Amino acid sequence: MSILLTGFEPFGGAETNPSWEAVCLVPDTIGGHAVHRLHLPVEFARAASLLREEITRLRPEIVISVGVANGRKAVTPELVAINYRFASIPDNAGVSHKGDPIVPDGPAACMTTLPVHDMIAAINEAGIPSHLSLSAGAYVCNDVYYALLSFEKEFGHKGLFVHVPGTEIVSVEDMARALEICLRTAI
Ligand code: PCA
Repeated sequence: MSILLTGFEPFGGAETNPSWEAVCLVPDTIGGHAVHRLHLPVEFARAASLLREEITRLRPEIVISVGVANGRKAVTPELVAINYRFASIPDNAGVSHKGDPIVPDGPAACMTTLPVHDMIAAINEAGIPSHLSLSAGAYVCNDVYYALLSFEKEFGHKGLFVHVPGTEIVSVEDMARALEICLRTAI
């Protein structure tokens, strides 16, 4: 079985993005399964199409995409992606959206089928704050999540998006531990 983890480049004037730093600290194999990594641009549509290319190439069984949500106080697995784009800042290609569908005739929302509550309980047991999030926003993270869940039937993987807080709340090492716990739970 193969696993794909994705993290994002920095955006909004930041120099780093802890989502990618945490993804890089996850072990190369978990439970004997290879962990592959993909660094995504913070760009509407392009990030999702790069993810689709990698899923086509790799055919992973589990895909967890990770992004930072500054202001959050915990590691938050996301239950749902919505068919909506709204940006309070332009993406890294200068593109902004003020309320457009991602897929004009697509479903309004998609939900993960991975066991998010078991993951959250296990992360908390490890001493790392975690709770469920019911909104991945409407910026590039939601864009990638909507694509990841929409591709599931076509490619047969199971997808999840996890937002991590800033590093003043959880260290990148603990973020990586939380991601490893998510993957072990999913396996
Ligand atoms: N966070 C942004 C996009 C990239 C990232 O790390 C978001 O929450 O949409």
